[in-house]
Amino acid sequence: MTIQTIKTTPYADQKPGTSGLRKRVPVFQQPNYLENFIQSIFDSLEGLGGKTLVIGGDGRFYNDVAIQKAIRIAAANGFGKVLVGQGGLLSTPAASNIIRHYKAFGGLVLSASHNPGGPEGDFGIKYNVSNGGPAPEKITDAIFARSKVIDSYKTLDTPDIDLSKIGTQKVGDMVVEVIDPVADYAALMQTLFDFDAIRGLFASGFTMTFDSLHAVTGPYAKAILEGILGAPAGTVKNGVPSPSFNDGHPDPNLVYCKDMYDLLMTPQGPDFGAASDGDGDRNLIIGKNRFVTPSDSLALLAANAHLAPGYKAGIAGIARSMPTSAAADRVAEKLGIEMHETPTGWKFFGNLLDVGRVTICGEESAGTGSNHVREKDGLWAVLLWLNILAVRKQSVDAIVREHWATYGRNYYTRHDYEEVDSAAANALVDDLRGQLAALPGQVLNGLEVAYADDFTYHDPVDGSTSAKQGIRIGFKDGSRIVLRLSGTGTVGATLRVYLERYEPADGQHDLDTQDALAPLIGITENLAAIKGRTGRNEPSVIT
Ligand code: VG1
Ligand code: CO
Repeated sequence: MTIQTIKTTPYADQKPGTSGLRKRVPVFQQPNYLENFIQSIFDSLEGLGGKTLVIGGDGRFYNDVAIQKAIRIAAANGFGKVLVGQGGLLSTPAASNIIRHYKAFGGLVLSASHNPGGPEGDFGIKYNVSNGGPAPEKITDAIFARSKVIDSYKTLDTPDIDLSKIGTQKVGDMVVEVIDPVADYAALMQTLFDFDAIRGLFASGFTMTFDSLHAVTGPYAKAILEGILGAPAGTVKNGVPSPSFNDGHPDPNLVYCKDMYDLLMTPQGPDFGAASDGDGDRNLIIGKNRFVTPSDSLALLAANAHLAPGYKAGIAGIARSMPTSAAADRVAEKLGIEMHETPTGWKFFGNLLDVGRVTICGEESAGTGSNHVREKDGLWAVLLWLNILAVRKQSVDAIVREHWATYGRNYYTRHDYEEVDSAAANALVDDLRGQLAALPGQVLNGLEVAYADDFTYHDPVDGSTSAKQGIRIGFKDGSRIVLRLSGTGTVGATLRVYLERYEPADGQHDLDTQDALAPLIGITENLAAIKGRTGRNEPSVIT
């Protein structure tokens, strides 16, 4: 088979963000756009000859086209084998597991996660390294540098692979094995959780609903919850992946899962509700009459993980992204284990997990996971919750209340201003940055500023430094305001404002969250003038 070397010209905008390269589908459809990026990835790696590459995606529009191109480019670049999920599907955590389990060189995860799909929606591509986790900044910087000067890519002139059939085929000299996307993942989950106890929970009449939002978790949730664990058929809703996510927004939050939330707040609703995002790495947890914020969920899972067989020896440490609330910090303190604060994005957890300094990680954006893979994992979080519920035999609400009565409550919210003018958003952040030095010691709305800075992370494992990771303004009473610009949006800028206030164990735990945080919302507006600068009177999304 002759390898073709195709001439190309670089694109200037292939800088990977928080989680890979994400753009509108028409951007990816430009001539050689995808090819350039994949070749730039391969050009940035050393020693891939004869090695195994994992490829899979969340099934969104353009997945099928992109996978065929990626397979040909991989073959022409000398990979020995590609493992690809049947139908081109692999959830992000399942892809991470496959990379680790089969000791692959790395993997291409084709997804724009929680962003909408379809011909006018978003597409994305991310490279994961051999530990199963997203490539660290050193590699993504190299990929971007390469993409700016690339002048050719390699491919083969071969017919499409049949992705519907499990089994082995060949593309040039490279073997392509189409694998069951669910089997290895389901087997891994059985090593971590007490499936008998969860089966018993369902058998006792416990009811749940799981919304796959027409995205990738459908086959996983059906096989595990309804298949292995015996939950009644119909427990999993919207379980068939659709290229456009049924024209929905596969983001498991209270805006896009409002129907489920409303159902859980009624007496006739189920005991437990959960959802996952486009690529299966996020989770939404709602108990009857109790929404669990992702930050609280991280703290609760860490405090109760020992109830699941996979964590019965205890956890080594916890890591959370900087904007995530400090609820987990109190658990780590009580357990006497390490606590780490990292920049936003799962790639920063990899080193800590690899050296065994932390076991559980989480982000306020509905991402939790553990050392079982190197990605956040939506179904994992749901199964750990189910395991805890099966052992404790209490409601979600009772467990959350007990947690607050022990550790105190961190009232927490995030306000997003989506698709605002990039120049205005950057000016807002720059201006705020300029005010930081003068803030400590000032009293704003009755709260004294303890510190104000732009977060810089020093990775304790590889010594690397990541600066400008978000503005933090901390107050003497433990309250905090964080502001940063999103690195996953595809149009304009998205400004994220994260607000947090600590209420001690014997304090008030029943306030309305937005009311509890009103003083901080006021301070933020005074300092950042969001309304004036963005022309928005209110956030697009409140989580
Ligand atoms: C967002 C979240 C971040 C998450 C990232 C990828 O990034 O805030 O916590 O890791 O999405 O999640 P940003 O830069 O837009 O704030 V996923 O499920 O979209 O891969
Ligand atoms: Co995701």
